[in-house]
Amino acid sequence: MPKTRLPGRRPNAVLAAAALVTAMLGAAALTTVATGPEAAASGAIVGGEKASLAEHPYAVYLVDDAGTQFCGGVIVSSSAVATAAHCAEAVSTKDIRVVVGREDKRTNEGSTLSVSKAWVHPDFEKAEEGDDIAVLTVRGRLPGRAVSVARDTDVYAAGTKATVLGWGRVADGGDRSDYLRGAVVPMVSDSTCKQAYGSYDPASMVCAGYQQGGIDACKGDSGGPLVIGDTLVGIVSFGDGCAKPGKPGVYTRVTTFAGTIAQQTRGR
Ligand code: 4AZ
Repeated sequence: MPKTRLPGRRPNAVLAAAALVTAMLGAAALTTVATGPEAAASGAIVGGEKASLAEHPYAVYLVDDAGTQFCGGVIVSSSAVATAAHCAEAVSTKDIRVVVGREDKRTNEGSTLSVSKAWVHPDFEKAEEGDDIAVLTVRGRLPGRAVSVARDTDVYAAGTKATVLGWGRVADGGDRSDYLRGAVVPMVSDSTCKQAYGSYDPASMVCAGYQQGGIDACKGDSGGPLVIGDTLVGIVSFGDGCAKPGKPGVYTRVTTFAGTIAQQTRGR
């Protein structure tokens, strides 16, 4: 029997209810409680559900020279994609392809574009130290639609619900998804995130996730978007594993880099 996951909405109430039922009836009762869409055993990102490019036309993924998806990205202009610096540095620029308009990796939908320039934040060393942002300029024009980039830091109020999107792993150490998935995760305060990660730098990073874990970005989702509505607020950067209790996902804080992103997309 695959492990079921609890629904993402009102997790505290759901967890409390689930705990009560479990205490009264035994663990088997959990399977009858978790019936929302996120309860699917294959849920993810980790603990998410299938998402659509019709709804999120700015979401793209990156493949290497073998055609293997290794990261996500987000369209920020007609010919530029933002991603994580650690993604841009993982594969030689000449071998990176941006796949746009393809919700399911198993199809040939959309198009695949090569990269003429990879700008990586000059201070980037590793994700855990921040500045995990890059802008790829593609050859040709991107179908799809650019996301709007957040400039107002009010969006980071703890508890605000955001959506993370990607084609990455559906469980910690598990397989990558064949199709786009999304999950709703609440923004986490800087003080809470600092407790989870000693290297947390609120100037460069922002966290999102559930204290009890279960729903999160995972390996392969890096570089992909965290949005509130249609506004980009984060880029998947790192975490201690995926969906672990007390270990929210860490994202590049987009408001800090909005000016830089605009500069890198000027005329592109
Ligand atoms: C990764 O290795 C990775 N749970 C990305 C996101 C998270 C963890 C790991 C967040 O690319």
